[in-house]
Amino acid sequence: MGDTATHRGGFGTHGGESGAFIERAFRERIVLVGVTLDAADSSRTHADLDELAQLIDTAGADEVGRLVQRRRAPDPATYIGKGKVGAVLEVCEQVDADTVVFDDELSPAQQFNLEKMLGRTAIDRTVVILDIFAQNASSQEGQAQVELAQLRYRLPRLRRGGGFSQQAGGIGTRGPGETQLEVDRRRIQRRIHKLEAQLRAIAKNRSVQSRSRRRSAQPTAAIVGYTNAGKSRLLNRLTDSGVLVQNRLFATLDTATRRLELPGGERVLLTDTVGFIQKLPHQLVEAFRSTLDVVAEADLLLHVVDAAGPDADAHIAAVRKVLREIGAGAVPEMLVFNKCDLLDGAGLPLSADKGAVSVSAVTGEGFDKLLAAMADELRAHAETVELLVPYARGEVLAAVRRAGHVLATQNDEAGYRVQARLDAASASRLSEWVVG
Ligand SMILES: Nc1nc2c(ncn2[C@@H]2O[C@H](COP(=O)(O)OP(=O)(O)OP(=O)(O)O)[C@@H](O)[C@H]2O)c(=O)[nH]1
Ligand SMILES: [Mg+2]
Repeated sequence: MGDTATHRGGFGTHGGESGAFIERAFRERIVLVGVTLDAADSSRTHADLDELAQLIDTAGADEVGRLVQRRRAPDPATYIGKGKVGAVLEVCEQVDADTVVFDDELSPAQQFNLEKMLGRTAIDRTVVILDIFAQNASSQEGQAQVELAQLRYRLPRLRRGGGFSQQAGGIGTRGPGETQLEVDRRRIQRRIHKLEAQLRAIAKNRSVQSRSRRRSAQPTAAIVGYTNAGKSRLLNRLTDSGVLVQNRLFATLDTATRRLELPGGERVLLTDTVGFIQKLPHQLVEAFRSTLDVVAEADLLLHVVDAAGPDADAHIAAVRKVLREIGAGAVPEMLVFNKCDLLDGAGLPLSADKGAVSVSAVTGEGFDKLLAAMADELRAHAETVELLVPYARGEVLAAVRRAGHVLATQNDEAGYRVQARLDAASASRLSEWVVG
């Protein structure tokens, strides 16, 4: 068996109270383990493990070995087969690994069994992603969202006397007949409720703001896409802003909204959002749901793809899966292949369909096309409506002008009769004045 005494992994307290799961006093040595399901292609598993290695590097640790097993289904008790656990242990001892990271979320039982058999911390992709989010969260809302996701992950994994439940403040805080485990559970639950209330208050505040923004009747577009695709850099270049850009996964956790003027003079509000990834932990999707409302409510999605990176098709599919999860599956989407300055004529990936545009957020190449396509898209989703606006309500007429294109105005007995092209949201906002 592994020598637990010399294992230096920082996961023993599993985040403790600080929220960080990964030791940062030194770079942990990590062995990666993945499973290829029966019918699947093993090159897929290796691509996933390459990505996991990148996640681990971002979190501040190093890959020192990897193992892959082909199976019909993950073993319910140990994820990989029991024999394979022995092989993993051997590798761990050879390379002096601190921690083993599995590419899929482990159940509490799997995690427990694996740690016992391996004599070192066993964690999963979810923990690594949660850890990076925790490192990168800077706003109050972002920090609350990440902590909430972490606690929801930890709650079912607390255990008596085990590594995970070793927390400060045991004796004295316990009620009559309560075990330490119950005390811990209760404390985490209380914290979860507090965070939920805090996030609800922030979301409510934001929805008041966004309602007033919507009253100003500007169409909205959200920039979505895989992490590190260049979303923030694109927003910056398009709108001349200074959102943080980093060659690092999950640099952006907070949304940022900027105004953008299209060639026809229409204004659109453009929002940068958190990046997605394959196997994005559902705890994070849940915790970020209120922030991601801007995506579901947008008139148009700019789905940014790193055209120069590996696996564009898999990334597009992963992003669309998350979009469906957050209720944005039906929002019109435009594919924007970014980083085309790195392509040197290699051409676009297979999925580049007719509506796609290719750009470079570094050189500004392709921006004319992008802006024209955005204007077209927004107009395509508009409908022609007729409105009757009383003469006394000049401000409504002004709102119609801001919201869309006024095609014709006549002076009727009852007021202005206006033909206008409006998107669905504006039409429903102005429905009081719509006739016919
Ligand atoms: N060569 C090149 N690099 C780019 C381009 N756009 C972005 N980058 C680089 O790609 C990296 C990621 O850019 P970001 O804008 O932070 O990416 P993001 O999609 O916002 O990433 P997250 O917020 O982490 O999800 C940075 O190093 C950028 O400088 C581009 O068009 N060409
Ligand atoms: Mg970003």
